[in-house]
Amino acid sequence: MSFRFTTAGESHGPGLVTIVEGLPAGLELDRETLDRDMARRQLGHGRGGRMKIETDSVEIRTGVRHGRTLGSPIAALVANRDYKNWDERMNPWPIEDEIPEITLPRPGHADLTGMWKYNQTDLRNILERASARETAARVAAGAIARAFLSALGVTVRSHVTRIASVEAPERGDLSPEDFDGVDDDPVRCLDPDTSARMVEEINVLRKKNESLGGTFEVRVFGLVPGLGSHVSWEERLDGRLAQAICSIQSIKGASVGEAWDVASRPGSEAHDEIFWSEERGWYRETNHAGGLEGGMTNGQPLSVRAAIKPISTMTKPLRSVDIKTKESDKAHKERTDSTVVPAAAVVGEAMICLVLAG
Ligand code: EPS
Repeated sequence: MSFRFTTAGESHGPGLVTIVEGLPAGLELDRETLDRDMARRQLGHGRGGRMKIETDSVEIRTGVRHGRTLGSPIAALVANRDYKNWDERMNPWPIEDEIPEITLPRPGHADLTGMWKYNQTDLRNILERASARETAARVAAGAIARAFLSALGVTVRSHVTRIASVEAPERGDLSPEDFDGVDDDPVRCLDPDTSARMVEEINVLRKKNESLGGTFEVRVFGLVPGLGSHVSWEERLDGRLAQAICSIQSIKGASVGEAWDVASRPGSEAHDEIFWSEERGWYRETNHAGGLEGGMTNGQPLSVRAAIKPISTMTKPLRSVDIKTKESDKAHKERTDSTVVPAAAVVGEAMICLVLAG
């Protein structure tokens, strides 16, 4: 069985589920390590009230015995603690009370197009699954995939490189140890001065009822050369990574290495020259390519970057149109986060683990 995973679950339903298939038998899994990733996804200055309700943990239901995988499908559950407050509104079965429908689609969300495509009159039937709550299940699956990669000596780390107008200085030279304190930083940024300015930016814009986007980078250390292939479009690892990253809610762009920068440089400054010595074997002195050439890992650290748009649920909603009355009004307003860039970086790690495990 080749590696695959899927998720199921709604934001305010009873819980989220993931099934991970295709890992070898005998792989050691540790409950605390899985839950550490779940907690890391909940961190970050700028999250909303929901994170005070949830303490996410992975409940393994199948495929693991006494801390080791069986080679059978692994099913894991992440409960939605908030469901107790939504029992009526999100009950799987008919209820007696009438629940008011949500009819004001939010610009930037799946609401409007989802309503057309799935022929719905209540936008909750779209937004519940479109919600980034689903990323909790991805991180659960990713933590299982990460255990497999760790056993092979592969380390996957991330850091936030921009929040709104505040950008972190470029770091070419990172090693896995450089990321050691990153989860203790309020925005998961490696540069303390930039971090303080990012926190300030969130505070200022949050007061103005704005939401904030940003960018992050995921780096992977310890990959052997030759993962992926140049022979077919669907085997090129850069394409697979970009698909996985762009599938994360609110992410609008993914790039490998110094992609957007390299586009404006002459070739002599864009590529990583090849060297060989007795002590080091094959090596490069730069890594503009982000560890991928010809759709294959080249033995250098992998670097994947992503851009995430500001959250589309606004505390001061944008203009919209009521889907029932066709009258202009403000978009639907729900409890929301101001920014999720630090958490999105953890989700990015998970998606990359899931691609690399495959
Ligand atoms: C989300 C809206 C907020 C976020 C949620 C994603 O949820 P709520 O509407 O319940 O306050 O907190 O993210 C999570 C619950 C999570 O675990 O990440 C959205 O609309 O995407």
